[in-house]
Amino acid sequence: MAANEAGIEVTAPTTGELVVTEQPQPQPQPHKLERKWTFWFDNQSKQGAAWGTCLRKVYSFDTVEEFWCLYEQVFKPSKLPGNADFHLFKDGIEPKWEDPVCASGGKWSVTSSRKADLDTMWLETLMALIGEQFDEPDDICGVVASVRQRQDKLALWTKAAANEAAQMSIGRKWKEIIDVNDKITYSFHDDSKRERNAKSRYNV
Ligand code: MGP
Repeated sequence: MAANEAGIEVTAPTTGELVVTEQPQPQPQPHKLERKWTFWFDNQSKQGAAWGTCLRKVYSFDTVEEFWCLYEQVFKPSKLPGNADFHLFKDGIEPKWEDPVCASGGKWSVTSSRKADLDTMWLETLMALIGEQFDEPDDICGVVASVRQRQDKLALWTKAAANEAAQMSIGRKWKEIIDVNDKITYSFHDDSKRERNAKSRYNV
């Protein structure tokens, strides 16, 4: 008995008769990620609407193939209208200060004056997150790309703002990933809740 490349099995029983059966082809298995992630979208252009009114969970995924499909079709910041945000967060964590996992956290921020740079930094960050490239994966919440009239920006949200060593390590690694040489700053959500332009706590 032998199967050829097309999966056709040829059997030659003792009767001399040839029996040809078609075998099902094995389907390629999707590449599973370490964990599940969720894309979110927020459109903040509605005049007078409270923050988060339009924040929506869009799609959760846990394979490399789904990620590329979603990224190519939808989640490129250069496709965003003004005053809108894309988020990629660990599944189960909402991209809000109010989420219990984010509540004691903060964010590293970087600005970008060119759409192409924002797309590139966003993609590099997404791949680093889903590929679990940070040394403190448990401290990561997710990343936000924001398109604004003045300047676009990216923010990497983490859990334990008070853990300076962890934040500095994440900040250094993120700068390498997005290939940024300028200083980037870390602010605590608790400070941002109190005042809009709160002073940053760490920089790297
Ligand atoms: P921001 O978007 O984090 O600051 O918050 P930024 O980047 O200075 O401003 P932007 O206009 O360029 O987006 C701006 C404001 O949105 C805050 O001062 C809050 O009033 C509100 N806000 C932002 N976030 C992330 C939250 C949140 O998680 N929860 C709540 N309740 N309000 C938020």
